[in-house]
Amino acid sequence: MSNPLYDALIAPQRGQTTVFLHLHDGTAVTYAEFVDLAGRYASALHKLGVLAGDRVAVHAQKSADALALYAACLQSGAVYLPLNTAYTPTELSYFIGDSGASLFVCDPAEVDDVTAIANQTGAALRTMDATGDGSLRQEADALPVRTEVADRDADDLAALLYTSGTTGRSKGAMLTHRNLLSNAEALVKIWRFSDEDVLLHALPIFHTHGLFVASNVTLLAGGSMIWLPKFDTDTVIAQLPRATAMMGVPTFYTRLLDDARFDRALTGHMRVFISGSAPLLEETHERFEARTGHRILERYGMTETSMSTSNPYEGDRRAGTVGFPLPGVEVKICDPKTGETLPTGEIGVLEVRGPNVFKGYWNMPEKTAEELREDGFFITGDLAKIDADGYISIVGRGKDLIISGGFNIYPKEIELFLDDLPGVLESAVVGAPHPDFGESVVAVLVPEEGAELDLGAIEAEVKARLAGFKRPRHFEIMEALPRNTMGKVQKNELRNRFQGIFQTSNV
Ligand code: MLC
Ligand code: AMP
Repeated sequence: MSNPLYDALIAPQRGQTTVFLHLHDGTAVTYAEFVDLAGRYASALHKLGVLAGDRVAVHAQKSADALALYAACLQSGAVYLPLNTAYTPTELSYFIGDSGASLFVCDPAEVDDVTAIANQTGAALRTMDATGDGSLRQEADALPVRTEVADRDADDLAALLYTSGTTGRSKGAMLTHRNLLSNAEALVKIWRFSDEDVLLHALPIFHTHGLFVASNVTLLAGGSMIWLPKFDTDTVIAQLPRATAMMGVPTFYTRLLDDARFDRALTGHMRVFISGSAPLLEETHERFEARTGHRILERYGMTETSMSTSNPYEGDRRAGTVGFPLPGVEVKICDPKTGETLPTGEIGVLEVRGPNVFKGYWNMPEKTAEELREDGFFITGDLAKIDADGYISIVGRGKDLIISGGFNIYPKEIELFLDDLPGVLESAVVGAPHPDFGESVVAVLVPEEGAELDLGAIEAEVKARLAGFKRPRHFEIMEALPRNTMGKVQKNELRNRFQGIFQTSNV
């Protein structure tokens, strides 16, 4: 009997009385308590009839219980499906339906809004609030700690993470035990994580970065985490003295640099600051070093591949690059049209192969075939180059994608939404540089003939139905979209036009 992730991440911690999570209210959860809590949730899953391979969809705030539920899914052999806490019921209904989740854990405040979704799909509905309390914990509390661990193969699914697509339809990336474990092992090794590490964790746990990179790495190393509900500059500054390591998106680091308290004295004891999920500007890298003496360690990854490359722990951490492939991972730069490998130094599409590469998209064999080659290389859609020293730089994106504060936004999804609104003939959505989020969303609307667009009503509709981070922060009404002779919308022209829009306006 084996269960690769549970055996490596959770089982060794059973009965350990060292602290795993330092909570923001000053209390702590030991490893022994965490493993037991997970065991109670595993009992609740068992009682609910959740079987190995079943999907458990979780739309809950970050808490120790939410992480224990992830561990319980591993123990039960269930497939953990975390959902961005910003998603509205309109967005959730697709994920619950598409995944065929047998259990949907939601926030108590949204029960009325999502009951219909659960009824429609046949998912059992339970609740979990920001403290972890709710109907699921009440059930778990009444049950004994389950010690039985489901038998799982390395190629069985451990998680299903939805990532938006260029067509506007989200795709569920199927991640196996092998994918996640191999990545955690590689990262612990190259970043030198140990049981002495205290990771400052201010990331959300519904994405690869906060869940797999940060939490799996800490669990595997047997370290502890300062478990913050979200990123807040004051709290992070107050907690830093207790930490040895921090992981964040670039917005975390630019916000810290905007605060004079963040200096050499505050950070002198830190072992490492790691950045990813979006490009770290060279300027941020240099300012960070000048202020703290630390060089940020930038790495690169994706939902479909977990982490693929990293700057070295020892050696030159080069600004503007994402370093070298992780151990066991192969990369190549290819011609986007022919797929042929390009010579060193040329820009092309980055392809990745290795134990980190996902199994495919849930119920989408055609999409899988388009992006995952038969020889195992995954076409990332990121444009990159490799220099003569082997350092990889991400220089752009071949895919129409906006990354705002580390969250991905696919323009197509917002365009389809806007096009459906009354009076809108068509729309185009582009990203523009934003001082806080790196990039933010601009929407151009073309009214139907004779229609008067009410931007206030449009913004209210967007707010009600789309997650807040997708909200366009600038709307522009135009008579027509710029098109080339083939009739294709010229997004570059729009990007140039709105290049400076967020640098001056109040956003
Ligand atoms: C929140 N808001 C955002 C936003 N986050 N808007 C644009 N971009 C974002 N990223 C909006 C809210 O909807 C709200 O809008 C307003 O900002 C304030 O909300 P908030 O909750 O107070 O925001 P804040 O706490 O400041 O959040 C910003 C942030 C957060 C940067 C701290 O977004 C964050 O933690 N990002 C991390 C994302 C992440 O973990 N990515 C990893 C993906 S994995 P309104 O309308 O109500 O005013 C991946 C693979 C890899 O990419 O390589 O790692
Ligand atoms: P996601 O699909 O949410 O996992 O986002 C993955 C995308 O984030 C990648 O395809 C890249 O475009 C981007 N990304 C992640 N890390 C970096 C980085 N260090 N530099 C530039 N882009 C990054």
